[in-house]
Order: sequence, then structure tokens, then C-alpha cells
Amino acid sequence: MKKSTMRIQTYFRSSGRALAFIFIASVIWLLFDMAALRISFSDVNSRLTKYEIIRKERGKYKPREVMSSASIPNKKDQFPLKQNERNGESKMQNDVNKDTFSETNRNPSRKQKPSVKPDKPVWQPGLNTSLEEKHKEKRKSNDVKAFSTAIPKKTNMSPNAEEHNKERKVKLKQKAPNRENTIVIINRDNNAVGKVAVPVDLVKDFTKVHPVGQKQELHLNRPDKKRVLVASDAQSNKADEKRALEKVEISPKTNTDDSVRFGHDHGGNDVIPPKEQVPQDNKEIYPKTENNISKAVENVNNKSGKHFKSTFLNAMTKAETLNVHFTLPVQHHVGTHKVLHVDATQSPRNPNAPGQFGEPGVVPKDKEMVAKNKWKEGYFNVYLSDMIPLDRAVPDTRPSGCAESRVHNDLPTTSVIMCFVDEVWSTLLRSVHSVLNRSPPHLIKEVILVDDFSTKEYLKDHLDKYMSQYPKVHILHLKERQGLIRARLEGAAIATGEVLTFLDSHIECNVGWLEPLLERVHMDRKKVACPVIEVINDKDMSYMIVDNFQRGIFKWPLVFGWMGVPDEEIKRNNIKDSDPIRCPVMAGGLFSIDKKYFYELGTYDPGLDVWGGENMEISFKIWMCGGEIEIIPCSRVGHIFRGDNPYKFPKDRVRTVERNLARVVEVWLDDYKELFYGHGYHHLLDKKRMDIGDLTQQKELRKHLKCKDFKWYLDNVYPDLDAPLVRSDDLLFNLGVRKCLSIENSTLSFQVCDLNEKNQHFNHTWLRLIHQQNLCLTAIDKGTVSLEQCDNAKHHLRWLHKSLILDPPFMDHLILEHLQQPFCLEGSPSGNTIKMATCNSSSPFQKWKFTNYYAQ
Ligand code: LR7
Ligand code: MN
Repeated sequence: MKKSTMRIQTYFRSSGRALAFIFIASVIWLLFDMAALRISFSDVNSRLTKYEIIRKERGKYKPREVMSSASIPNKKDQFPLKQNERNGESKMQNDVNKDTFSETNRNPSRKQKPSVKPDKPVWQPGLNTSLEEKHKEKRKSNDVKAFSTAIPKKTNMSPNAEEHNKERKVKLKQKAPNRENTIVIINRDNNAVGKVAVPVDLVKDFTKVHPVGQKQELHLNRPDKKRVLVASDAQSNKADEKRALEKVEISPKTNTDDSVRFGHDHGGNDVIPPKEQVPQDNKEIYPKTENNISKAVENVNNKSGKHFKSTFLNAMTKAETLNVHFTLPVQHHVGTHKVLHVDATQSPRNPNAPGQFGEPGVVPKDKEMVAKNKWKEGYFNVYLSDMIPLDRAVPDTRPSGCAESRVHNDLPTTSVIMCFVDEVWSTLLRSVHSVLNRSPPHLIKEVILVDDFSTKEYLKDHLDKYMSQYPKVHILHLKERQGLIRARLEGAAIATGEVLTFLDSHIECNVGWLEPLLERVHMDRKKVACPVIEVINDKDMSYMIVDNFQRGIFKWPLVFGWMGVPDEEIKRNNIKDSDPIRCPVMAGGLFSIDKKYFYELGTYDPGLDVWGGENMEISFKIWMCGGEIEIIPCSRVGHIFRGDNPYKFPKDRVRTVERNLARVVEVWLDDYKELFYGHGYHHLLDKKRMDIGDLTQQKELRKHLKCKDFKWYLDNVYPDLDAPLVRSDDLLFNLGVRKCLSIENSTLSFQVCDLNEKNQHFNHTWLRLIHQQNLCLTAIDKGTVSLEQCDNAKHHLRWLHKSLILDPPFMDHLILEHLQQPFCLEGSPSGNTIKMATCNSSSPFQKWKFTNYYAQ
């Protein structure tokens, strides 16, 4: 009995254990389940928000809404109100907004980075009052930080480059013959189209590919994209592809079409090599048939030692052409291919040449003086540039995955437009060669060099003669100096490609740079695509990689700079280093834009002179009028950042840039233009000192395009910019009188503070006006204070709001800016009058507090 009871007990105990086990297991299971659910939710969320990274809620500066009557109770402690008049002085500073935009907050590593444009005195309006001096100082420091444009990550990428290239070469060598990209074309009637010779991977527009022998019978004009199927590798619909391949007969064939033949535009040499130029082969080394490929590769292998043979081989493989026979039903998609790795060279690359693989060059000891003397020809190491091969290899700096990423086979063609004035010979040529050598030829419709009335002799006939070797390169010599903005427009006017790609004239396009840009434009014609701008070091000419996740931004007063996307943002949205990054403003010099769209947008404001500000103009225009600006990390272009411009400005440089900016601001910034003028550009409001020209057309254009306003831009495109419309606002409280300033029947008086009373509301603006509606506080001299119609240009309406002593440095006194001696606004002890008086740091009757402060 006992035994059986025990057995039962044991049974229950063990089954209890089992039950407990089951219970715990289910709880764990449930927990896992819930976690999984959460993960998948956050995954979904992050996917949803991935490309919305700058669309976060703009909740920061809404001065008007900050203190609605509903929020008064919260402010009681900070401000004396009708019901509860007490001293609010000590807490007022809590309202001062901190500079949440500071570089240190967002990207500490930036602080140590070198400034790329350290010496350019671009933003110096030449003011002389102390306030303006202060702003100048502030601006200077901002400029230096903000202009640390592209940030070198390492001083030199190249030690790994060779390894990297070797590795790539091996991979390519092992690669099977490239047959994966087959092209299937269907005629209008869905019937078989006969023999067609098309290059593998390079199908852009079938109308441009001559069918062999049967040109007349084919209907190759595409009535509709959907009627064309390109059965390409991987991404095409597998079933379709299989069906297609079953019926396609493939045979290698020589490509007879110049427009798609590789090497047609490459090769060649200096007609007039600069003295120190490393001589280069001028042989046409591109074999035209597949049979020659192996021979060519062998040839290259034998000659070139340890350099970029792979790229040559790759180019050849891509140039292979096929005959395609097929009978297929209509298919509904266009294929894709891996970004082409084109890196043609004019002759075997000499691994020991200066600057090869983007390595730093070294000036021989005995040439240092020569190099120094040449510096000013370009404000970079011209001597080294002349030594470096025109087609040097640079390290492939693309993030991982870029080389494998896919682009459409039917990308649009582009016209590359490069404007220059007095550009250094070797640098200009290296720029052009990098375009020709590293772009799929079929995508380059032409390269337009716009000579903006250069003074250098070598940029005239010599350049024409040199470039005549390259049929795609056209040179436009302008008859007078237009400045880069109008020069670009001249180039655009003669461009025939579907997309315009603007480049500076001292750049080096990296491998695979073009297709990712065109892909974005192709995807959406209103996307404007910028490459990552890497740094070609001005001193040693090395090619330097830059930080990932950089956005083009600006700070007041419209100073361009780069800012990293915050880490949390990257994590939260699971952003990959190869993902396009939406950009509030572009740097200006390097971008691809759909040509028709560029014209729809009204191009650049042609009233902008010479240099500067056009990047802001085009950026605001693009965003506000329905487009987008993106940086495409898979596209990399090096640019020589230099300390000065090697050309003259027809007019004063500072004034040219200021005038351009003022035009941009007047057309695009709405009320926010005060932020620009208030950051040291007061003087531009004085029409006598600065004529910014007629803006009617530009304003009309904005209306015509139905562009959104600047607030929309700030809210949706650049929400992290500090852009309070005023410095401070709402009630203006006198600490001695213990009442608030008020306007009754157009006269000033004191009243018991009440936020609900509109006649007690004042703004202290960026131009330092203290106003209610359109009435501004003023005092002609030491005498009485009065009200006058506001006018931003009027100097005598400007009030400094600051402390007379350093400690505590509260903003408390109101000092008229234009008077020689400091006079301060003072309330009378009776509270009946208000006047100007000699400043006294301790008088509470000279101390004033606004309800809200938005800037220091
Ligand atoms: O009158 C001129 N005519 C010209 O053709 C003045 C210049 N130019 C040419 C010049 O030869 C060069 O090729 O225009 C190009 C740009 O001038 P740079 O290289 O002297 O200027 P930058 O590189 O300092 O200027 C940046 O800001 C300019 C503002 O107007 C333009 O937008 C440049 O294109 C822009 N460059 C870049 O965006 C590259 C990255 C630099 C950054 C940040
Ligand atoms: Mn430049």
C-alpha cells in the first residue's frame, strides 16, 4: 500500500515535473514568439523608414507654437504673469536653445579632420561694427569646420590597393566566359526578329544597335519599353529567362557598331606632353574580336607586371558580342546587369610610376624648388600632377556590394560637361581620361569641355589638337568669361545625351562611377545623383577615401559642409554603406541630372556670376519643386580640394559670392532669408551698396513650377537645421518695473504681463529689430524712444540684446547698435515712461527679458 502510494506520488511528482517543464517551455516559446514578432515589426519599420531618414518630425523650433495660451501654466516659474508676479530672472536662460546642430554633438571625429578649404576668404562681408566682427569670427570658425568637406579617412589608401587589385585580377581570371547576358528583342507584332548582333551587357537602346544584314526588315523602334526583354543574369525572371535561352542561338560575333565598341575612344597619348610627363604609349591595343581576347590578355599579362590587367580583361569580356536568334512571346520587363568594371588603360600601367594606384607622389629633393614655383599654377602640387600617368589606377574605394550591384541594361546616355578656366594641363587631361577610361563607352554620348575664356596658351589649339584623337570629346571655347554657372549652361545647350553629368576639371572618376548615377536618374527622372566626392590630396596627389554616410548640408549663412548621418539613425534604419543618401544640398560640382528635367527646372539662375551659391540654388530648386538629391555611395569621384582658385574673378570675389547668395535667398528662402542676412549679411540689404539684379523671372519660375515653400523644405528635407525665425519673442519684461512692454494706440507703455494680450507681443528678429507687427522700436538719439515702420535695411532700428558684464553673461540689456556710445533702453521706476539712458550694468530698469529665446 505504502509502496503503491509512493509510486503514485512519484508518478505525480514526475508528471508534475513534466507539466512544469511543458509550462516553462511554452512560456519560453511564447516569449520567443513575442520577441520574434517585435523583431519583425521593427524590421518592417526600419524598412519602411530606410529611405525616409531625413523625414523625421520637425518639432524643434516652432517659436509661435511654443507658448500658446494653453502652455502658460508651465511657464509660470519662468515668467512673471498677471496672476503671479515674481522674479523670473534666474530661470529665463533655461529657455535659450542649445545649439543642437553643433558638429561635436553629431560627429566628434570631424573635429580633428583637416579643413579642405582652409584659406578661402569666401564669406567675408567686410563689416566693421563690433557685432559684425563677432559674427565674422563666428562665421570663420563655422566655415573652417563646415568646409572640411570630404573627409579623408586614411591618409593613403594605396598600401592595400595593390593586394586588392591582385585579388581582383585572380578572381577575374577564373571567371567563366561571360555568356550570362543574352538579349532578346521582340518586334511590334510579337514575331520573331532575325539575327541581331548586340554586345553583351551593353544594351541601351536597340535602335542604335545595327542588326546584321537585316536592318531593313526589323522594327526596332521601341514603341513601348515593355516590348523589349533583356534576359540577363540573375535578376530577370528565371522562368522567362529559361524559356528565352532555350530558343536563343548564341554565337560570338564581331561588333560592327562604333558606338558600342570598347576602346574606340581610348588609347592615345599626349600630343604635347608637359615636360615632366611620363611618356605613354599611343598604341591602339584593343582587339576587336573575341578570338583576340586571349591573345590580348596574354599580351597584357606579359607586359604589365602587377597592375590592373584585370580591368582590361574585364573590358574585353564585356565587349564581346553575340548573334541572337529567337522567337518569343512579349515579355514585360527589362533586364539588369552587374555594374560594369571598365578601367581601360592606354598602355600597360607602370606600377612604379609616381602616384600609381593613387599612392602619394614624392617630389625629388632636387626638384622641390621647381615644385614650389609651380604650386600657384593650380594651388596644388602641379609638379607631381605632371609626373603622374594620365590614366593612373586608383584604388576601388566603393563599399562592399557595389561591384555586385545591378543596374538596368537600358540606362540613358549622358553628356559629361566639364567647365574650366586656366586648368592645369595634366589635371584636365587626367580628368577627361578618367571619364573615357572608366565609363562604359555606350553610355557616354559625349564629353563637352567648356573653356571659360582661359588665358593659358596650351588650352587653345594644343588642347583642340590633343582632344581631336577622341571623337567624343568636344571643346567649346567661350568668347568671354562667363563664370562656371553660365559656362555650364553653354555646355548643356549643346549636349545631346539624355542625362547631363557635370564634373569639375580636376577630378578622377573611380571605377564603376557612372552606371550607379545613371541608374538613379533612370529610376526616377527627378532624382539628381551625386557621387561621393573623394579627396585627391593637393600636396601629394594621393587618392583618399572619405567617411561613409556623409550628407551635404549647410549652416547659416548658407555655408556648405558635410555632416555624417548620426549613428543612431544608421542603426535604427539599418542603412547600409552602399545605400543612397538623401542630401539637403549638393556640393555643386559633380552630379547627374536628366537633361529635360534640368530644363524644366529652369536650369540655373543665369544671373549668378562666376562662382558660388549655384549649388544652393539648384539644391533648393530641386527639392522644393518636386525632385530629390542623393549621394550614391557606389559612385566615387576624386576631386582636388585646394586652398585657392588659380583663376581671377572678374569682379571682387567676396562681393560676387555674396551677390549670388543674396539672389538665391531672395528667390527661395521666404521668411527664412532673415536668418541669412542676420548672420553677418546685413549690408546686403542696403540696395545702394549691392545691386543683386532683377529677380522677376526667377520668382515667376518658382510660381510657375508650383514649388513648395522653404518651411516645407526645412520640415521635410532638412529637419535638423536650426532655423528659428526670430532670436526671441513674446513678452518683453522689465526687471525693474516688473511689467511688460506694450503698444497701445501706437504708443509704448508698460502693462501687467499677460501672454494673452497681443499688444504685449514683440519679436527680436535676426536683423535685431524689436517689432510688433510692422512697428519697430527705435530712438533717434539719447532721447525718447518711439515706433517706426520696420525696414530691415535701416541700421538705426537694430538692437543688441546682451549683458554689459561678462559674468553672469545673461542677455539683459537692450542697446541701440548704431549709436557711438552705448545707450540702453530703460523703463522709469514709475512705469509710465520708457527712454534711452547711459548704460548701467546694475540698474534693473535697464534689464529686459523676452519670454522665449531661440539663439544666443
Ligand atoms: O569662372 C569660372 N569658370 C569655370 O569654368 C570659375 C570656375 N570654373 C570651373 C573651374 O575650372 C572648375 O572646373 O568650374 C569648376 C569649379 O571651380 P573650382 O574647382 O575652382 O571650385 P571648387 O571646387 O572650389 O568649387 C565648388 O563650389 C563651386 C561653387 O560655385 C562649384 O559648385 C564647384 O563645382 C564646386 N566643386 C565641387 O563641388 C567639388 C567638390 C568641392 C566641394 C565641396
Ligand atoms: Mn573644384
